[in-house]
Amino acid sequence: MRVEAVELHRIAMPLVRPFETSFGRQLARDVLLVHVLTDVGDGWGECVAMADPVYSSEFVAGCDAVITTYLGPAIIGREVTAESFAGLTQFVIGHRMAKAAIETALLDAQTRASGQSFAQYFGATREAVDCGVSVGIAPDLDTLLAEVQLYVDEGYRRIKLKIKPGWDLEPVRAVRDLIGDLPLQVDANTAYTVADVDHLRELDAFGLLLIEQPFIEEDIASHVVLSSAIETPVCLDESIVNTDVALDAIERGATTIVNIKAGRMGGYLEAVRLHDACLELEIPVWCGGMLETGIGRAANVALAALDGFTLPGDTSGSSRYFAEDLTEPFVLDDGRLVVPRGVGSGVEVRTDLLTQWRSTPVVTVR
Ligand code: NPG
Repeated sequence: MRVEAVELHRIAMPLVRPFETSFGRQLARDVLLVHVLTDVGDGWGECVAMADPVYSSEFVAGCDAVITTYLGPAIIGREVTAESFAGLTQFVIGHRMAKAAIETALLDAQTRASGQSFAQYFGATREAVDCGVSVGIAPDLDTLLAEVQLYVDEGYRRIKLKIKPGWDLEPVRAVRDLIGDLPLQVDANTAYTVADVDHLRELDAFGLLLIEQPFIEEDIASHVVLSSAIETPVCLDESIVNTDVALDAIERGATTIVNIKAGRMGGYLEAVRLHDACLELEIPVWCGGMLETGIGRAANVALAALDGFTLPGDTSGSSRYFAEDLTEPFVLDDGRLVVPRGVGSGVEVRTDLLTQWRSTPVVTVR
């Protein structure tokens, strides 16, 4: 297909509860959306970067700049497919979240044109996926337990708790007591160092599914040390920027379960590649989340419907983050979300909300 224009839409989408990052609290999700216009129709993709470079080095304004200056111009007026996009833009080092947003928009346009759903394109086998929910660091234990109880009542099939030094054993113990044998896992988002291995070993008492990314993303070696010292499976997230890095980390014994996030890996094509490799190795995978709107959530739910996604993902319902979603909302039914089966992502963007939440004027690269 021939790309005629790439539009960038930036919105501030109100959150139902503040999202804490190391840079401060967000009251709205700062979302960058990519809309590609082609000769076979249009498509949407969502950039998962946060407003600030607190999860990885990428952030919304940086993604906006790299798309406007490099990635957009590289495809304008050219014959491009989702499959050829990575090759056309490999001269840009990194910037995987920005690349993933465009690749997803191209995939949306091309699968809509060919009458395929994302689920079909990815090779999904399930009609619905099991959902987990991620719970942030709370101001105190009572607030944490009240929030967890809410999610248990909503039917979530797995709870993930964020932990950091000073907020780990006590909240995990309290939540384990509250939820009985409901699956529970923890996510450290790189908050520890290898000096904490003995402390982290105490988490073995709580029957956790896994501990996610305790150390900084470049430090595979310390994850190997922890993995051999602890019974709880270690699962990498931030470190996994492509399939080769994942296979190396698996081979070295740094991770026995993998969190797959398409945005972190440059797109859904690479995410499916990693899934296929892990399935072959019998390494369980699950689908991570980045507070996506319905656009990104639709693609994640389709991905999570592949065979190897044997653990519940951070594919929560729209209401976990938003009172109103940018598409038709994803609503939990018995702890599961139904996989969209319409063409492309299977969801439609609500242009009324897009206009209402717009934070900066639309930028068009053509
Ligand atoms: O449910 O969409 C979701 C979000 C799940 O906690 C979640 N994501 O590290 O996986 C993570 C985490 C995160 C997202 C952290 C964005 C920081 C920024």
